[in-house]
Amino acid sequence: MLQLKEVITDEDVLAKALKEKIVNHTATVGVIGLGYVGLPLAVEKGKVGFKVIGFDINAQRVGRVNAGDNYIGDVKDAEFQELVQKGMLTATTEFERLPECDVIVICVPTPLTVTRDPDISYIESATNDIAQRIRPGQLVTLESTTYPGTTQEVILPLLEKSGLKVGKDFFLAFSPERVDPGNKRFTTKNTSKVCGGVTPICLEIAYTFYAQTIINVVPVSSPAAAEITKVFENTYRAVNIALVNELMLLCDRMGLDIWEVVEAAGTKPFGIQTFWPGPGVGGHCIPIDPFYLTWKAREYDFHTRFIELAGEINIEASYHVIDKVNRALNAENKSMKDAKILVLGVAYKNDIDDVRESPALKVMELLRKDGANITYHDAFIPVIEPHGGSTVHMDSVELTDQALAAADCVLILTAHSSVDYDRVVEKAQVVVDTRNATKDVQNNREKIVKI
Ligand code: SAJ
Repeated sequence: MLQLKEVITDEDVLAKALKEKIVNHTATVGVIGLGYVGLPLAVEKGKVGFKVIGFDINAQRVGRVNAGDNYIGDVKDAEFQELVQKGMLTATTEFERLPECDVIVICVPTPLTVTRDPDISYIESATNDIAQRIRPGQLVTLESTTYPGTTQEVILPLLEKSGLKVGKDFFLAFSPERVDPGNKRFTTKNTSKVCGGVTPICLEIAYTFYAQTIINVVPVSSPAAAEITKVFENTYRAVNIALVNELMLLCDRMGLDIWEVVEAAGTKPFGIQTFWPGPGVGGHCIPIDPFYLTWKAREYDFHTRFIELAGEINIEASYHVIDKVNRALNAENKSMKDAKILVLGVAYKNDIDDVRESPALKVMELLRKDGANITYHDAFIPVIEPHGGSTVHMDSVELTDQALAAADCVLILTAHSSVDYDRVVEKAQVVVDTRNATKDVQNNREKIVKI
């Protein structure tokens, strides 16, 4: 692992001055993108005394920040409101204010296009906002997950159009976010953070910035090394989830219980990390980030077969759920056509309020296409608007005994811990469980069909 070398000397006037402002927390920090990455970062920087200006194109979000109205589950209301009340954290849509910032952190989305190519338009837009106003003495870091080469090949040229020189007039680094939404144990503060600078001075300044609020900062040799590290982390998860999903498909054929097998394998005290099968993978990372690497690898005549195969299998897992529901209805002499299906849990994973890329959206669309009548209950997701993945507006229904009994099939797609699964199984006619959420239910187990 690279050891950080302190290379800044008295001759590096701008670098030395910026580093000092970072060390004594008098630097002003700008955060572009106030989402699940940007807002927690802004709060962490504010808590140690930095003045933070949040920048976002979404005026409603900016208004909520300035009103102290927290909208990110991983941010503690009291901490957030105290910073806003003290004026340590403000938000604006006026990117003209960027020159006020000594450090600018870019935390914008990096989705895929409809043809599943990287969409770095948000990164380019934020970089152009900075490039038009960049001034000597600023550090710019990118945190959004992206393909290796983005910082060096896209951001750096845009910023140097200003005539300023990287490593001398301004400083540029990549430091990937590692936020695990809903994770109560690992937070922005105690999750180690990789950091790669365009030059050694850039690395030293960026390292110093992150070290003010993060317990362990991991320097690497370049921005590309940091970029590919992050994509590797998410690809590791996508591939391992695909492995258990493939095993799920095989166990279904063989009449074996995948949940028993994975749990038993997990008793091995070394050499295995437990992943669970499910109805597919959701969120803004796992189904997306690996394809940033796939896309870039083509430039090097390289075919990332593992990633592509994992993507196919994780999508196949959603289609497998349709097959399981069909078979469960068939066992009751019912057909999918006009079947009333109550979906339980639509968020992309348990105990969070995010439905983006959720496999539940795809599963409900497929069931609807096969003629089923779909309703859903998810206390975290009161409404689903038509957007990527869903073609219809839906409102979450009350989880009443009547609703459970009226459904020809209750389909558990996300296992929120707040649900009483004993009651679900007791009142339902049949339950298809894609998350083993009913593992502790003792009675009526004959009603449960696990994937
Ligand atoms: N899933 C499974 N089986 C598993 C684990 C997850 O089916 O064993 C599914 C989940 O239900 C979900 C999807 O995969 O639909 C993604 O879940 P996740 O927790 O892996 O992904 P995110 O996007 O919530 O958070 C991840 C982070 N997760 C962990 O490291 C545990 C991490 O990879 C990144 O910091 C984050 O994505 C990101 O922002 O890149």
